[in-house]
Amino acid sequence: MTLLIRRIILREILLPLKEPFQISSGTVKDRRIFLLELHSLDGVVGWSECVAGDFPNYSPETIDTAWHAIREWIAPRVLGQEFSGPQEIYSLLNNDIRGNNMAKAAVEMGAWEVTARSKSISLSQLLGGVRKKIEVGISLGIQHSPSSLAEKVQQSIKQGYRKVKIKIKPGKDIEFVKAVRETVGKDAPLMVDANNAYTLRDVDILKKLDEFGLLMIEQPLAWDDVVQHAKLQQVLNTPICLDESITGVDKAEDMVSLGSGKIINIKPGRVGGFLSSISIHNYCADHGIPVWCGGMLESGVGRAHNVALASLSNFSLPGDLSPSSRYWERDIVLPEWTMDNDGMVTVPVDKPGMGVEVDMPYIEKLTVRSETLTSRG
Ligand code: OSB
Ligand code: MG
Repeated sequence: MTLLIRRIILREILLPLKEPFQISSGTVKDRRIFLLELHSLDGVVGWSECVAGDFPNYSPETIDTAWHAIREWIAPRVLGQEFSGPQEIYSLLNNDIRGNNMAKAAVEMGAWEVTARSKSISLSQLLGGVRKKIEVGISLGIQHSPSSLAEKVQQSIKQGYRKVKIKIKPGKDIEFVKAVRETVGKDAPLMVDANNAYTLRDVDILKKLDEFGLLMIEQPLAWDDVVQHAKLQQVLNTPICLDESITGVDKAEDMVSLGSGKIINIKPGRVGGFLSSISIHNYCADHGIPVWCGGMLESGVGRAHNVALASLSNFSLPGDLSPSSRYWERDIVLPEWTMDNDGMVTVPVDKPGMGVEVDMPYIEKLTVRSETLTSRG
């Protein structure tokens, strides 16, 4: 069975978050969401989501740069080409297109979804997933006071979340984490994420975080660094988890050889898609590095892809895979994503492809722009 993508429809929708989400480098209120609809030669339709944001404060990519990259460079490579399967796409794109991982990933992941639907199997099964349920964590944005944060964390634990991630930045760190720890007790599974807000000059503050028994500290230093993180890890007891710095399996290798961290957050968009995610997953499994699936405030489409990926065996820590209702009044997929009282999300292994269907009338209503790409010539 071969794979041929005949048409890709790019679409931007605007989905307001229930509450603004603040990280150290910026705040999102209304999420611009970039969806892709891929049509195969045999008329099978698959969906994917490009996770880039409105502004380049997480990585250099944005929705607008990704749209450009897909239209001008990525889609022309893929459209009308016969592939033996979606695993051929990553190297085709990486041969001479540098960076633009989120743009590449959106097309590559859509091709996996189309393939799963063509074979009438779940995306999880196609990727080699083994889990039927996945532990869910929540990522809480920066709050205005330690007590308001502590209350939110406590609520999250009550709802069943298996891990609570607290966003921090200088001045909103020690006091905030201290208040949370005092409120929820010493055993609650807590971690922090700094999104690059510190430098090695802040080592004393970062060392103070060791007191709080955190599961990990995510990406404290520069977004593209693996060298200074190694120096920091040497003086911290808390494991460092890298997010932004890990853009491919080569960086995971660097992390291990330098000692820059002990855990990796895999976001398929950041690393260029599913094949790259699986390479990192397998490499980490071989080197005793646990991984978990990160999130980018995805709609139900991106979430579906994340859930499928997180069903692989070495995703042994709870993922940022919160249910639809944590983000949106109404999600764009049916059924919406839910979490049970034990803090688990169910992998839709009995359904084809990503396991949810898009709510087309609702998507049409939310659409801001769309463009259809077909093979030239
Ligand atoms: O660093 O993990 C991050 C959201 C936007 C940009 C970066 C990050 C995040 C999150 C959100 O933490 C996690 C989620 O989608 O629930
Ligand atoms: Mg992060």
